Amino acid sequence: MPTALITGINGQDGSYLAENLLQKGYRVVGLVRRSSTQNYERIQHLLDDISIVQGDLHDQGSLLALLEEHQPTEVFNLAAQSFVAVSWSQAVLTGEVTGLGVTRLLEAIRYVNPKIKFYQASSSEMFGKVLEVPQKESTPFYPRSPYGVAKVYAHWMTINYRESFGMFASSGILFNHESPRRGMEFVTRKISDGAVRIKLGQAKELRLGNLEARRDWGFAGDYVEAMWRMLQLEQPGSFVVGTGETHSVREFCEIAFGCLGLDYNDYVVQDERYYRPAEVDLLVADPSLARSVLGWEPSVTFQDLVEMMVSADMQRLSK
Ligand code: NAP
Ligand code: G4F
Repeated sequence: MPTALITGINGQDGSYLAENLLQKGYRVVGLVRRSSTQNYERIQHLLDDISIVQGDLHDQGSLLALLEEHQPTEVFNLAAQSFVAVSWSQAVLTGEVTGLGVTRLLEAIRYVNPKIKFYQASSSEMFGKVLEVPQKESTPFYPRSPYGVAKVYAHWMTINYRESFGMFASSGILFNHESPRRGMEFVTRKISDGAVRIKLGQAKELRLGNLEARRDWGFAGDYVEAMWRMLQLEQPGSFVVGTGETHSVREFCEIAFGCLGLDYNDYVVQDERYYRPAEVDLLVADPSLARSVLGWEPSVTFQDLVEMMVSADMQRLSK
């Protein structure tokens, strides 16, 4: 039975990846960091089927120890300070975890067993102020946030360990992917939750930042399958994963409020507090390589994704 270690198993992607790998017959070990109020909300339903281990990307010793103990065949590094907006106010922490944390994990793998296959969660945020439209694997990076800079560092370290030590280290440059399990601070979930609260009379308005930013949004459940497929190839590599479509935050609002019979113009208030020091205006993937080499296609359309998130929040909040 193959064994996968997932860092960040408690996060949105970690929970979908754990489900996916359990279905494929993997033994799944999940790394969680210590917290005074541990919240397993996203993986509660999996706790009998997975092993949870304590560790932290800050802590080299804990990474070495858990690799020694559990001897995984594949490591999926999903842990990160992943919220772009906070990366300006916690720039050093973001560099430590999202950047240097990856080197600590790569080093631990190199010492314990360099044959372990490694997946790094790279990000379309690395393209930042885009130098090409759409963005593909060869598009130069121009990160626009401490988060984006940390991800570029981690991405290149992954490639360096591949080229220097012959390690099977692959990098998925994933565009935004969302779900009913998305953290509340991200714009899509903030909108689905906010629109439903307004519909139910629990809120009067929704305060957002830049409505014109455009993203390539897909469904997280589809994207974890692409991560796994990257580690099943003969050779490691880097792959762009996205839908190839771009939509604005405004369009997301229009559909989310629309499916509740509301006009977002009546409720959405633009608030300077949610603008960023530097914006990424437009992201849209060219996923041709993922399509041809991984045989990967998204299964959920933009409209279906918005409806799925609104409907899940309606179920949760109307209880
Ligand atoms: P997420 O929901 O924010 O999950 C991140 C996870 O990392 C959380 O479980 C968090 O633990 C854990 N973590 C944070 N700091 C840690 C540390 N010092 N040591 C160990 N674990 C730590 O993010 P996601 O949306 O699932 O994304 C997964 C990965 O893909 C991230 O690396 C993200 O940057 C990257 N990515 C995401 C997207 C996207 O659109 N979702 C796109 C491209 C790349 P707690 O649960 O304790 O907070
Ligand atoms: O939902 P967001 O916070 O996601 P962002 O910054 O694109 O980052 C996400 O996707 C990346 C992949 O490209 C990941 F690497 C990263 O970990 C994360 O998962 O913001 C999306 C857009 C931005 O342009 C932002 O300025 O929405 C705009 N926005 C407008 N009003 C807002 C808000 N974003 C948030 N979070 N909150 C607002 O009120």
